[in-house]
Amino acid sequence: QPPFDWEDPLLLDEQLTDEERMIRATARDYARSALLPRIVTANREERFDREIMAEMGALGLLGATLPAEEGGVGASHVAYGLIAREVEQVDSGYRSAMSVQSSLVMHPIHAYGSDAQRRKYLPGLAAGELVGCFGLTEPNHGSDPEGMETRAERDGAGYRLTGTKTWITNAPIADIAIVWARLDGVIRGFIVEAGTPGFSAPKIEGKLSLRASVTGELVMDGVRIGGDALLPGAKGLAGPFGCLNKARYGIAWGALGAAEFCWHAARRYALERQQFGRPLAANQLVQRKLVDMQTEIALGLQACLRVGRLIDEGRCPVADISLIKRNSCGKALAIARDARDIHGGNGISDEYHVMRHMVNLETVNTYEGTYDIHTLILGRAQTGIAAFAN
Ligand code: TGC
Ligand code: FAD
Repeated sequence: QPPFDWEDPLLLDEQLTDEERMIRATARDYARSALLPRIVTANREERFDREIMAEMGALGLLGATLPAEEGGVGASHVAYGLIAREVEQVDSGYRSAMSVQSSLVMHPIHAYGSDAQRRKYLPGLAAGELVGCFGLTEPNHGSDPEGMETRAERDGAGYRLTGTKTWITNAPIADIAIVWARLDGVIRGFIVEAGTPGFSAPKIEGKLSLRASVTGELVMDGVRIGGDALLPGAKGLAGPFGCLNKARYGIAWGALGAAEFCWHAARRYALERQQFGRPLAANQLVQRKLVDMQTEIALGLQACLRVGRLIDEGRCPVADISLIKRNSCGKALAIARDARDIHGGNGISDEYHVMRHMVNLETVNTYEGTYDIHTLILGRAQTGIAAFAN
């Protein structure tokens, strides 16, 4: 009888390359030794420590899929997913910081930027010396970015940007912002440096979720930027969506990382905690919850692995990314809620971590396209009918 590995029932580990295992080990060691000890206080104080970016940069965890000459390590997309999974086992907010920098800031500069833009920004972003943010969402346009109101007007050899973005991860601490705006009616991307007159990034206070990530607005009041701030290679919504594909893919791995933490914590707790003279884990109702967690995580990770391999082979349909983003977030949220339940009253204490994961996953289920928006993307892909459009 081949042995059953309860932690890795479908033997994901043996489907990885040596390099992927090495990158995962680096991310795991960092997340557990440097991020885990910080998280309870950071979450209580609603604080993101900026030096985390430099620490991740020093380990090659930022923009890892980019080639070495652009600051990356040429890692596979599977390796990128493994980094997200390890970091999000600690906190979704820390994974957010990593994935915004990698997929939403470095990727567009790599994919749509000029040589000069790549040379100017990518090394500092890869090292975590520069922090970037990505401004797509507006106060009146979240799920429907096609309605975008932020506009760019020509001003001599440069442009003037006017508009407001909201719910922007890392905005208050960012050195540069990738801002999406309409120029002559067409959505284009611009790199805006912090400190440019007329540009501000106030913090959004009072979040009950993702508290260890800093979130803000981008307010632009006729901000004058040079002609060299335009990303030449992006025109239309395909520009920001190309970045979202990368980030949504990473989130699919990351959300299951948070779920794994909750599952393992619930299993440990159920084995240790005695009620009615026996461990909680001796009850069929509890075992069923643990087995449901194990099943959804094992199946979900296999799906992420498959999509990662398809991306690396250059043949991943974008609907596949919606499929795993939606599945991972929905399942992770349900797992976190069950894990919180298994912890009883202790489950609401931040010392046990599960409720923090649970409330974080509410955000993860919402950003980068809500659960229902991904349902509609998949519904359109299956039926040919766009249910969100007129
Ligand atoms: P649609 O007509 O479908 O497409 C418009 C153009 O975009 C192209 N396209 C894509 N290209 C690449 N990848 C994709 N996934 C693409 N999806 C669409 C499409 O081919 C077309 O190109 P072209 O050249 O013909 O113009 O556009 P639509 O307006 O009908 O789309 C509707 C919908 C609902 C699918 C879309 O609006 C959507 O995905 N909404 C969700 C918005 C969203 O995800 N926002 C995320 C904001 S960023 C964020 O949350 C960061 S959180 C960061 C963190 O902390 O981790
Ligand atoms: P809405 O679009 O108003 O949706 C509200 C509800 O209506 C949702 O349940 C949605 O599913 C549903 N809905 C909407 N349209 C339909 C429809 N046609 N059919 C059925 N249901 C529908 N954005 C960025 O650009 N950059 C960032 O870095 C970033 N970071 C974020 C960080 C945090 C902590 C949060 C909370 C958000 C962040 N976002 C960011 C914004 C995020 O992408 C949006 O919140 C998300 O896309 C949803 O938009 P909305 O909040 O405007 O909700």
